[in-house]
Amino acid sequence: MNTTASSTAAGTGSLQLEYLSSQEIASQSAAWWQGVLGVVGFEKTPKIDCTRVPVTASMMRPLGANDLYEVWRVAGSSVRLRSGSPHARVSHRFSDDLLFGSLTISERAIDAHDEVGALQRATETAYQEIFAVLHETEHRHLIRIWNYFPEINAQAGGDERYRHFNSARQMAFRKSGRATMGTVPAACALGSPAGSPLSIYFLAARRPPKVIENPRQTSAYHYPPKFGRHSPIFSRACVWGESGGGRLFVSGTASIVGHESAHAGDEREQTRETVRNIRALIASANDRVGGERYLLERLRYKVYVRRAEHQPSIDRELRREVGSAARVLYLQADICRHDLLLEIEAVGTPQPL
Ligand code: 3EB
Repeated sequence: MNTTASSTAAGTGSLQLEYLSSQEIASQSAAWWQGVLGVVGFEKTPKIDCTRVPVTASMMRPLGANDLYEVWRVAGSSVRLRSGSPHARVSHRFSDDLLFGSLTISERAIDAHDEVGALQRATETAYQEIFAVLHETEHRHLIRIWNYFPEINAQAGGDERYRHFNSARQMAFRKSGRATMGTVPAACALGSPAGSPLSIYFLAARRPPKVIENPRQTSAYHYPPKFGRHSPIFSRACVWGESGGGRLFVSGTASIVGHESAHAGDEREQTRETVRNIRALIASANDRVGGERYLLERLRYKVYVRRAEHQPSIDRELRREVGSAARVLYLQADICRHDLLLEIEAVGTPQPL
């Protein structure tokens, strides 16, 4: 089956993920730009006309590549995209099927009594505004969301900032009447450099994703209370798109078995355990769609590394499993549990049967 042709026939195009240099981006045709949903820079915002497409930045430092941009695009000649107002707080662009959006909120700009209040208000406001956009454009289903904010492991008001974020995220889901377990988005939450704003970008869709949990891990929304009063809300992975396959989104995945972190202090063992988790997710995804559609070696990876000096040994372990040809981007970031040294996310394209 030619998935591109079949989905283009419906006028919706197929979702593409590309990593390009600024020069490659500058040399694209007008037709290519027409399909661009959004562009993500690393450490710096891409120098692109942001009235045309949403542009945002993950403030984490790339290790190795320093001129690479993540481009989300729908390919297909009949695709027509629309953009949200350039003044909207959530900048967004969408097709009939899919929506890309991003927003940043500085905690310093929030009027709150204390530091805890500022992060919680920023988080709740961000999610409320995202949900308002999804309501307006009728892309009801969040499929993948990237959450970044500074000092994720720091204590504030007697609890870790990541836990405050979890409380506010859960509150926003509840207030909007959304599910807090089951069909919830694939996600990641990482710590960006001090002074960065809360920065979120996401993909949403008109049709729901197939959500996938990991038999080796407790679902995050069922974590016991010792990991925080309010559980994180995310699914381990999801598949979105054509019935025969579609895109696989693997959430941030770490060295967690059941609900406990494993191999504290050992980045090589953590890498191996994380890959075991990703293998299990790929197996579940293949079961769901029927057939060996997703292969470990063919996913596109992003690895968040707590300590830059661990990158070479993490890369060696990862390559042993996924092969030397796999495409991997490394970013330096804090991981949301103090004992985790790395987290790996991935996007997969289905192999033809
Ligand atoms: C974990 O498995 C590791 O809070 O949105 C991974 C993916 C993690 C998403 C989130 C957190 C999140 O619990 C951390």
